[in-house]
Amino acid sequence: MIFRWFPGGDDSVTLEQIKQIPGVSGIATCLPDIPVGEVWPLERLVPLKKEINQAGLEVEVIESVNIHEDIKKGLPTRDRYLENYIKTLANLAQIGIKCLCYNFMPVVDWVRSDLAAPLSDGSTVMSYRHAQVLKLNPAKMADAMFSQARGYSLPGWEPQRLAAMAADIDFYQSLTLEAYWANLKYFLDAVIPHAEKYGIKMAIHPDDPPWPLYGLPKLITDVDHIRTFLSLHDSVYNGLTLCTGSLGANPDNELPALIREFTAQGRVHFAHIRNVKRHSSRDFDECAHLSSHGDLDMFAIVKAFHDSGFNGYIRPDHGRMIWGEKARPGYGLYDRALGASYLLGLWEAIAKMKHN
Ligand code: DNO
Repeated sequence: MIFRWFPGGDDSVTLEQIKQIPGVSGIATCLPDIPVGEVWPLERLVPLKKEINQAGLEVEVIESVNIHEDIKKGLPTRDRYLENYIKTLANLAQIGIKCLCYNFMPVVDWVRSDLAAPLSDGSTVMSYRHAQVLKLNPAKMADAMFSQARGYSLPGWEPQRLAAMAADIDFYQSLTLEAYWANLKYFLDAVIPHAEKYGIKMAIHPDDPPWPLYGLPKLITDVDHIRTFLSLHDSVYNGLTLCTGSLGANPDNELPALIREFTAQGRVHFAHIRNVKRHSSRDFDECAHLSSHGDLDMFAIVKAFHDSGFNGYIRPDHGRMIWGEKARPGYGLYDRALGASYLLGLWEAIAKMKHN
C-alpha cells in the first residue's frame, strides 16, 4: 500500500505522518515544478529519494511524468520531447523506479465542477456536474479549479500548459479519434522498448471523467478502449493504472469484470482505489472509500484484484476533507488514511477467507 505525496513544501501532509499510517510502506510522488516536456534531472531525483527513504518509506511509483502536448498532438517537434521522456525514464531507473503512472488526456488532466462540495456529514468532497462543466468555457474551468485549490498545485493542471489552453482545445477539437489513437501508438512505440530495457512498467491512467468533454478526444474510458490501448503495443510494460473512481463514474463500466480481465493479463501495475457516488450517468460526488458510502462494491473490487493475482501497487485515492483539515483538494491525510485501512482490511479478510 502506498500513498501519494508532493515534495518541496507543496503538501500539507508530512512523510512522518504517512509513515504512521498502518500498512503504508511507500510513496507515489513527482517533481511538479519541472516544465512538461523537460528531462527530470538525476540531481533532483536523488535527493527526493533520499528524503523519502530517510522517513522510512520507499519511493515506489512516479505519478506522473506528464506528456508534452506536441506528442499528444502528433506534431513534428514531438521527437525532441520523446527523447526527453526517454532520458527521464533512464534517470528514474537509476533511482530504482519500477512503475510510472501517466495519462494521455488532451489539454488537461481530471476535471471537477466543485473541489469542496459539502456532504450531509459536514465533510467536503470534489464533485462533478456535467451541465455546470459544459456551461463554463474551458478557460473559465481552469480559473474555477485554481480558485478552489487552497494555494496547492493541482496535479495535471500545470500553469505552463494552461497558457495555451484555448488554442490547444481548438486543435484537438479538429483531431479525429483515430488520429489521436495513432499519436498514442507513436508514443508507446517510441517509449515502451526503453521502459522494457529500464524495467519500468508504464501505467496509463484512465480519462477522468471517462466521457467526451468540450469535443476533445478521450481514449481510456471503458473496457473496449482499454483493450484497444493494450493492443497498440503488446508488452507487459505497456499497462494500466486502474483507477476505480475514474472508470466507476460511468455506470456502464463493470469494474470487477474489467479488473479481472486486465489484471489476469498482467497489465495492471498500479491501482487507485476509491468509491464514487453517482447522481446520474454524468454527475457524481467523490465520497468515503466504504461501499456503503457510494455506488461501487468495494469488496467485489478488492476481491477481483486479489483473485486475479494482483501484485502491483495500490493507493487509496481522493478522500473527503474531514475533521477541519485544510489540504490540497482530494489529498488530505485523514480520509485517505481511513481509506488505506479499509482497503487493507478488505484485503486481509479476503486472503484469510481463502485459507480457511
Ligand atoms: C488526480 C489524479 C490524476 C492522475 C493523473 C495520472 O488526482 O488521479 O492527476 O495522477 O491523471 O497521470
